[in-house]
Amino acid sequence: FNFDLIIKNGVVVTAADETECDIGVKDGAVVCLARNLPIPEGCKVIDAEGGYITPGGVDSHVHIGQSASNARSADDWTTGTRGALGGGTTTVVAFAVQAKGKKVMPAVEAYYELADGKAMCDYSFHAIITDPTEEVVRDEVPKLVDFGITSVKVYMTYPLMKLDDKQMLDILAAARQQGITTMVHAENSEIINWMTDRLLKQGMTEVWHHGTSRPQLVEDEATNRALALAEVVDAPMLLVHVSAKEATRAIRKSQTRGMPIYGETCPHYALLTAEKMEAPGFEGAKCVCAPPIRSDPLDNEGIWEGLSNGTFTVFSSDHAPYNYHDEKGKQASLYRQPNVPADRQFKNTPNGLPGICTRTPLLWSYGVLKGRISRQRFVELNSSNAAKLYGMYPKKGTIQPGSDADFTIFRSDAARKPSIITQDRLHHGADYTPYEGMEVLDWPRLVILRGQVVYDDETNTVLAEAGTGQWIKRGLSTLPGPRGTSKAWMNGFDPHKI
Ligand code: DUC
Ligand code: ZN
Ligand code: ZN
Repeated sequence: FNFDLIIKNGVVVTAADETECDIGVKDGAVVCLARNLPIPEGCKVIDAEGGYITPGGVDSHVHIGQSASNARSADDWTTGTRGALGGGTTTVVAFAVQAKGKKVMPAVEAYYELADGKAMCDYSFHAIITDPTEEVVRDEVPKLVDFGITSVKVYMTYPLMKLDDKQMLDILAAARQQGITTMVHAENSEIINWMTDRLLKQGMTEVWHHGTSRPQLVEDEATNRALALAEVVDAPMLLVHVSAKEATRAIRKSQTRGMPIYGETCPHYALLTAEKMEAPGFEGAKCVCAPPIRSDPLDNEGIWEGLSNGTFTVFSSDHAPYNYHDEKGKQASLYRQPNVPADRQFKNTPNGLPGICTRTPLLWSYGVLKGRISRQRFVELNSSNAAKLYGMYPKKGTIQPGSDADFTIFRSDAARKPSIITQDRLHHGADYTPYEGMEVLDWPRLVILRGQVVYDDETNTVLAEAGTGQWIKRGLSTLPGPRGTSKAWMNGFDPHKI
């Protein structure tokens, strides 16, 4: 073999196994796994120093270059993906948003343009459907699949984004027919709007009332409704950013009944509590996201329960970065509501946290190293399942002959290097991290993308250049799809007949 890279002295960890062996790499792809590979002349050798070699992280839910209606994204494609590499993520799937009244494909092309030549890690998009007209459902969903986008996201909340139940069914039926996965943001928008109006009238405008305005039952109701809609159509569905115990259990119940339902959660729901939103001054705005971080630590435990028992399929960052400070170093005006003191406002605080840099180290540290999940489960959650669900497997998400040579290498148990998370060590474009001051028990020592070292923790440097990242044309999910039966279809009903 004419390897150009061999990684020696590591434990290769996949979702199935782990084994001490070398990895032979040629032209950015894995060629073989074997012990004592002979080293050809001119071949680069990387010493894993007895550490764990895991597949490069796949973060399948990030917002990059996607601004909110009231705030600019703090990341462009270079800074966002630089942050990803610096935290062990080598592939991201971001979003392209259809504008209401417009077609989907032009949005996909426009978002693709933002990333092309700028990304440092490999990437793809999900399409957010905000206006599922007959034409979109009939013509554009198949076009997405041809283009290599095999998942759509829909919202049950936000005036500019939300779909009603009928529109959700239209999308689910089209998605089922094309074999693609529908991601759902499940929160009941009417309850949120009703509560928000009353809170504001009662002067309850402080940042932490963001959480008051979206209580858990807002998520529970919408989750159960979404699950019912999925069942009517017998369509695969992923509930995104699940925040609490009840919604987790609703998903598990559907899975137990054999439905093709998938769950996603994020580090902040596993590790943070709503207290963070009550920080002095306006600091609580740094932890405003939707669904909100919950107040009961038992909800964190409920999330860990779902992470360890298989309810959650993927663990993504939901990186949605908005700067806290403006260009002059002041608290960002974008967070302010006119005529309301800075510490008394939640409605205009953009929903989202930066998290692309910290997802993988937090899961390794608080999941594996604290004994909550196995290394195999870590690989599933951090890489493999997202690659399978979104049609990138086994190119991404595992280490086997033919896979891209993407690796995130952690230190051995004896050589672990605990450290404190601080904003100044992260490589994203956002100006804060919600995890400031939190300890991690290790950090990826080396990150490799298609055979190139792209991050070295020794010097905390990202070594890739803008444009190193490649667009991934995705195929269909390889996880279970429709069951082909549905109680809702008795009496000969066919969801695909118009
Ligand atoms: N939904 C997301 O998916 N991300 C950020 C905020 C939101 O509402
Ligand atoms: Zn969402
Ligand atoms: Zn999101």
